Amino acid sequence: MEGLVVKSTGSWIKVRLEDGSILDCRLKGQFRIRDIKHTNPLAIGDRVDLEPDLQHGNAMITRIHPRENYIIRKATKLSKVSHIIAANLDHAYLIVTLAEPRTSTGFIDRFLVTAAGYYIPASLVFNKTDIYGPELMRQLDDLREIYQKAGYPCLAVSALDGTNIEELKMLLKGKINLFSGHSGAGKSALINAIQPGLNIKTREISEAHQKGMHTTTYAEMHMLSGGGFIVDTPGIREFGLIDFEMSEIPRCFPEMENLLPYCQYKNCTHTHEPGCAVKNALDSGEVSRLRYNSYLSILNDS
Ligand SMILES: Nc1nc2c(ncn2[C@@H]2O[C@H](COP(=O)(O)OP(=O)(O)OP(=O)(O)O)[C@@H](O)[C@H]2O)c(=O)[nH]1
Ligand SMILES: [Mg+2]
Ligand SMILES: [Zn+2]
Repeated sequence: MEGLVVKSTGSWIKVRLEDGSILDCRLKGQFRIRDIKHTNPLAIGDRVDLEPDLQHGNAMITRIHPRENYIIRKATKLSKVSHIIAANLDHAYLIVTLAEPRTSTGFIDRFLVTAAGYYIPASLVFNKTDIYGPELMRQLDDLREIYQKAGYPCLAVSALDGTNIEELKMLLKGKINLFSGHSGAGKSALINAIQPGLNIKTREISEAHQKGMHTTTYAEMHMLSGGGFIVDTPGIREFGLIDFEMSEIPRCFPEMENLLPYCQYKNCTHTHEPGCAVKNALDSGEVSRLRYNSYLSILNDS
């Protein structure tokens, strides 16, 4: 029997079978110690083989199929253990808010670098546009221009008033999609708006002031009626990059990668080299100063 891992709460794992039913499963002991670098040997999105235990109405996971891809993060920059957020993804969406809470561009860029590092296409979804005044709308336009120019599709939405929810739905159709972002950005609220009836728990208004509280505590994959899935994840405060080689970083900024053929040196790091097309593009505004500063900061950390 085969299935798809849709939720894991430690010892029990929920696996979706081909007929749509969900089975509680356990992992055969041998997997636990194999990959000690990760806190979770099994990830949401993993395809697995099962040995059913008819007597107890559950099953044992006996094999994890090779992953097409996966995305990993560390809890913080300094932490040693990493966590596989999800596997076999078609697309990663970062849910961004300019208010309540505000998502920084540093955070956005770290997320995008990680997705690019794992060859997972990524987009930005700016949520809560219903509460943006004229100043935040201006900032939204600026950010959208910067990120679209860098090669990342952007969509401005509101889970509350329904703005662009249909457009978002179309993008998600038929794919396995990841929703990530800060706690309170509205990941779960958006999934509820996209697929009414799921009734995923979202933060109560009365709890809005309680910082650091996560409403979603375990990642879970939800099925879309039009085909496809969304992985809802617990909010993250910081996006600690896993140990990329420094030489990998330039590739993870698409707008800089595109200019590399025009740099004088084919291994240009766009920092100190003469004849650097990226630095020239900074002067002309073709590459954003904001993105370049993130690039330098990430290079510096790695
Ligand atoms: N005004 C407004 N509020 C929103 C919108 N989307 C979500 N919210 C509110 O923002 C709060 C947080 O929403 P959640 O969906 O729980 O946020 P989350 O990203 O899932 O948070 P975690 O599960 O903790 O990671 C809730 O009170 C939502 O009602 C929106 O588009 N506009
Ligand atoms: Mg949530
Ligand atoms: Zn260069």
